[in-house]
Amino acid sequence: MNLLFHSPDENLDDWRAALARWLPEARLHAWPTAVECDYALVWKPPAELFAAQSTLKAVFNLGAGVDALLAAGTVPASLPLVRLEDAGMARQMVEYALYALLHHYRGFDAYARQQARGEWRQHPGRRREDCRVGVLGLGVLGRAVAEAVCGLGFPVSAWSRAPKTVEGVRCHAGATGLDALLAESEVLIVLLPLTGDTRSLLDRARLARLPRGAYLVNLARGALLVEDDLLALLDEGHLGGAMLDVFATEPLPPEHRFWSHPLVTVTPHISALTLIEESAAQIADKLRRLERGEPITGVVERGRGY
Ligand code: NDP
Ligand code: OXD
Repeated sequence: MNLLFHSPDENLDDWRAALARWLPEARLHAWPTAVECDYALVWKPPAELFAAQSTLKAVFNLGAGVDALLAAGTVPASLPLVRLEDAGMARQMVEYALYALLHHYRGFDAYARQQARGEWRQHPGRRREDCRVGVLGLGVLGRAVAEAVCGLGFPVSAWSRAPKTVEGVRCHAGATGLDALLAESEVLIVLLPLTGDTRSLLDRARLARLPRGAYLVNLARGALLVEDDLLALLDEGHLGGAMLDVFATEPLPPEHRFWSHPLVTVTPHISALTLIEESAAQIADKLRRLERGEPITGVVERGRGY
């Protein structure tokens, strides 16, 4: 079995070693290559990669989100496009989400600003029951985050496209469900895919539905959010702060206001990184299933965009 590999990250040797452990029968060929391959393993591939390969049976995306790949339109429609499902990302998302939630809930942002002023002032203690957390997206990653936050004793609401049931979580679906969730969420954690339906979803009107002082945590894609609308609501005092891992333009341009805004924490798209060992194991398992003619999960439904 010949596997075609492309990633702009300099990790070919690590992938080669991991795949040798999990799929020793396969040979890995780094793009560009003249070898016609059976499967492609790609992250941010160049457009010409697919045009030069005529024997591919499926394409594996080396990440969870496929928005960029679908927008590029280069993966032939006839090929199954398979994304990573968790593969070690869920626990990283849980870590980031809990850090952000506790940061806001315990007032660490406010205390950091007080320290800068040399101000000794205690804020009143709070009960977790009084801080409702909203999670947008109840898929592989959103569900793990919703369950972890719920497990800590915070009330949780979550939103998905199709109605869902998660023990202990108030589940909403559809447009009216979103309005209800926003109105009740002191902390909003975003884990939606970027699709035609979700682009610019969090605009001024929707962000303004959040309670005064609410805290936004975007871990999914920057274009889910209208960044200028967020800045305006922070400046006007309606929103209390934001922790942002993803941006409409990445890397975040040096002149962007998010870098220096006192109510914004920026991280460089690291909330859940692709872990090579776990990902290679998952891909190897799915490749074997495909070769045996068995169904696999994680195949992108192109019509819905995720
Ligand atoms: P999933 O496909 O498993 O879950 C997506 C969830 O979003 C589902 O619950 C789905 O609803 C919901 N959803 C999709 N469209 C809508 C809509 N129009 N209205 C309401 N709900 C909707 O994705 P993952 O959990 O694996 O990943 C989520 C995203 O996280 C990825 O697409 C990627 O962009 C981002 N990500 C970011 C990373 C980072 O480091 N910053 C790392 C990894 C992923 P339903 O259940 O009804 O289908
Ligand atoms: C992903 C990402 O989608 O890294 O996996 O953003």
